[in-house]
Amino acid sequence: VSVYIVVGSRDFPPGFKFGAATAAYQIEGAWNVSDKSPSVWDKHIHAHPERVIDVSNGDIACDSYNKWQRDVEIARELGLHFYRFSIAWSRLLPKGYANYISEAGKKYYNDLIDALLEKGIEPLVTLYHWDLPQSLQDLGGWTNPLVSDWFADYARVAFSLYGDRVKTWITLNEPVMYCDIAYNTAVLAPGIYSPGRGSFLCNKHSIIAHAKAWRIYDEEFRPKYNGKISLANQIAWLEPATEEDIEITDITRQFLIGMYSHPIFSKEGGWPPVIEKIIAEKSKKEGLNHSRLPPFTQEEIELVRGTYDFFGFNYYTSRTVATAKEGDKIGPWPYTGSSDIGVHLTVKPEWKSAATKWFFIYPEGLRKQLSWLKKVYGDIEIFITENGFASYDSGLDDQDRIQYYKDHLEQVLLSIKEDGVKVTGYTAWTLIDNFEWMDGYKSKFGLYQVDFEDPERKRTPRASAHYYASIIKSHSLDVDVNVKISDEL
Ligand code: PNW
Repeated sequence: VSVYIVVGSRDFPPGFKFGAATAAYQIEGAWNVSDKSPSVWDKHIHAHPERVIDVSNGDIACDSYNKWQRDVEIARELGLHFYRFSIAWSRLLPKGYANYISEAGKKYYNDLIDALLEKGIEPLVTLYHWDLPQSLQDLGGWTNPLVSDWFADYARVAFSLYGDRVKTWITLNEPVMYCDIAYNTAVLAPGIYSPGRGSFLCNKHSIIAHAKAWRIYDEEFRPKYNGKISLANQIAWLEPATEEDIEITDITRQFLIGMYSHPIFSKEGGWPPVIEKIIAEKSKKEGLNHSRLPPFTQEEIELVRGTYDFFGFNYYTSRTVATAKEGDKIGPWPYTGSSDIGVHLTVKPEWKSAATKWFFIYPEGLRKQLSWLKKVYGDIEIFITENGFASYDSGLDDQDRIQYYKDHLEQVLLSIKEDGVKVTGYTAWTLIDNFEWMDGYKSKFGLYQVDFEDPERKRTPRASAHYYASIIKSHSLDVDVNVKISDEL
């Protein structure tokens, strides 16, 4: 008699890693302690407090600069394999340049990394999560081509200081946000409106900066430390609104995804040809002698092509795509469409909205996007560097967040098992409630609640923290969704 036991259909592959993420400006506070200099976010929000929904800022945030030991404890309580956090450039290098390293900044990240490793948690470090030193912004920031060298120098400092212990690096987080969205709306720092100009310069120089940092790691550090490095791209799944919109959807994908991926991940490198052509033609019609999209030289194309060890993918939401018609209502922020490609982005009525104005829930979009990445860039390793749920409810019994994680992790499993996509890790956004950019402290993403009225910034696990911890522990989705809330994990 043979007994067949069906096990493991909802198991994650052995070696699959689970973690959670944060970013420096959103949690650290201590914006001006010791020799730290202001970043573009310090400056932007101090100058325009009214632009943040609850007129708040990141001056104190979760006070993780002082309370980081509790954060490490939380990562341990959750059983995380890794904790993804970012280094504040202006904390480590207050002058922006590599010839002056802050002792306090250096120590802060050193202690954090050591404490994580002591608890068996891998540090996964983002070098740039939107907080450029303001002094570099004063020289044009990401629109100045020299920024790629400033960034590369900064990256080398971080690799030298921490590379012996940090084995996974993210150069840039979501350049689409701080380039395309920032310069097309002026809402995000640095608050400059320069659509189709600043956005493209920022895009190009970010790609080059990433590539230079990757090559420095590859040549100077990989031989002794043997780690991995890539960037994290945020991608909203884009679905054609009707059969007629398939072509415009492909163009839009090249505009919102390809502009940050094609130069690095495609075989031929460089800008997506379709976008290069569109912008060149438009620029000509506008009476310009040069395309508004700065070209890559052949040398730059070669510098950038192939500078990845995996694809870092942040996923939250989806959009539908249609050719823009006169009278279209503007779609939800931030993908309001670009006049450069004449497209209208909106959502399906059945995609439920979450707290913040841009958030519409479509778990299948995650699986579809993973397949698209495999189809377009090949059978590469994909690491989900962010995924998580926004609520306005700050309570502990967050069943809606549990549902979000369950539905999205199900899609990850399907992608791995049915579609054969090489997804090797998953990162929950976010460890603890924090400063959610223009949404201030109003929308909550945390597995742990933070009491922002409390000077101690007390952190308390939500139901979703218990749920996520049980998934990690069992390495499977076969866990009870009916979790009890308690103060302790
Ligand atoms: C990301 N969208 O931003 C950032 O990496 C985090 O810093 C941020 O807190 C988190 O996701 C939640 O917002 C996003 O419009 C901003 O689709 C906007 C979108 C997605 C992610």
